Amino acid sequence: MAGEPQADCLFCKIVAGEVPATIVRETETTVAFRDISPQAPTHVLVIPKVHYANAGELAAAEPRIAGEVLSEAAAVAADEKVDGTGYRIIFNTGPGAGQTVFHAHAHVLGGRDLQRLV
Ligand code: DGP
Repeated sequence: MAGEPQADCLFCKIVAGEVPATIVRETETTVAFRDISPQAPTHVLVIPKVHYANAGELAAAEPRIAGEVLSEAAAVAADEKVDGTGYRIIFNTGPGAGQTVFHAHAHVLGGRDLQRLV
């Protein structure tokens, strides 16, 4: 069923505590944890606890939770003290955009100079 945990999903396993992760924030609907392969001094992933393959599917099905992922991403930036200098929130959406884990997630990147992308 839509939103239900998927047995073969790495991030569902992190939500369930079956795969270890360095969790930095958690709410009723979201978990934020450090990326295993950080691309910046701050590199945290914010995920919904419900399973949707990408940010677009999450936003369509659960717009309130999609908003909470975004507000938690901003809260991570404040916790990490990168909100003053600037940070980036990225939702890679689909394989053509580099998405490799098909459970919606926001990357929060900061702590270094981030080149303008668009
Ligand atoms: P994306 O390419 O946008 O789907 O990002 C997936 C991210 O997930 C990537 O930056 C690496 C991270 N990642 C993959 N496996 C693990 C893991 O087991 N633990 C943690 N903490 N992060 C992971």
